[in-house]
Amino acid sequence: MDKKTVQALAKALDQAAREAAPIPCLTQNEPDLDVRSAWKIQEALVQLRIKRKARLMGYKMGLTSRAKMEQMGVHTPIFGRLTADMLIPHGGSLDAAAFIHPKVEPEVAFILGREISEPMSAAQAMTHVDGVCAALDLLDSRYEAFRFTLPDVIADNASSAGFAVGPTVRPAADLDLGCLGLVMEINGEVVATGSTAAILDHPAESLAMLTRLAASAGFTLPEGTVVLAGAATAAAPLRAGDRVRLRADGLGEVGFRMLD
Ligand code: OOG
Ligand code: MG
Repeated sequence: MDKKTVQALAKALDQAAREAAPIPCLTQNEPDLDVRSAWKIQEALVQLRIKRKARLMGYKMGLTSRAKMEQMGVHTPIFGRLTADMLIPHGGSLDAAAFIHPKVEPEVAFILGREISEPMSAAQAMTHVDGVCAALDLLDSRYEAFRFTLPDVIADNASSAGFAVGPTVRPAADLDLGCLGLVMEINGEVVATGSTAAILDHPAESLAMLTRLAASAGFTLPEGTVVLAGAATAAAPLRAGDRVRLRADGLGEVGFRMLD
């Protein structure tokens, strides 16, 4: 795919996000769109935001649990890029009208204490982690009906719209990271329960996978990078006025609200 087309498709996704107006899947008009070009579109899309002064602060892994793969019908783990303007303060609120069809997912996040510049095993990668916290991933596909193929969702920055991290940051050594219970509530009602074991058997495997994807894409993960490991359960839809809260074993809680 030539650079001009990559740029045009990135702009279409950027505009859909800014106007909260969905577009047809890119593959509908570009049936030959492959994964390689889709990664280029994701980069160009995030670059547009960086030009508007957004700061890259991390990555989110996606489609790392069976529940998510089955919910979306896409079975390959991917990553998206997180910028500082996407960070939702714990206890904060968002304008529901800024989103098309938002959903929320229960996750955990890693904060890197040291740069990672090569592919690593889960155990190796964990020696570069400073702390772990509870996290919520706010999704909003820019595609009509929240349906897409693998190249579509890669190009759309893995449906990223926002993320919240809990105020409790604990060293991984203090936790049974491979088996933390997660309980997500909307308006006080439990909408999803799961375990971090659902994330590639252990969320550290998700971080290890990101180190491999980063190395093959040619970027490093600097100190301070935030990495969301991917949802342990299917995502839940969010409506105007909803309050979401995640409780995670040993990590306290994190939450935010969608304003009417
Ligand atoms: C793609 C993003 C998936 C996760 O945690 O699995 C994701 C989507 O489902 O829209 O963030
Ligand atoms: Mg997610």
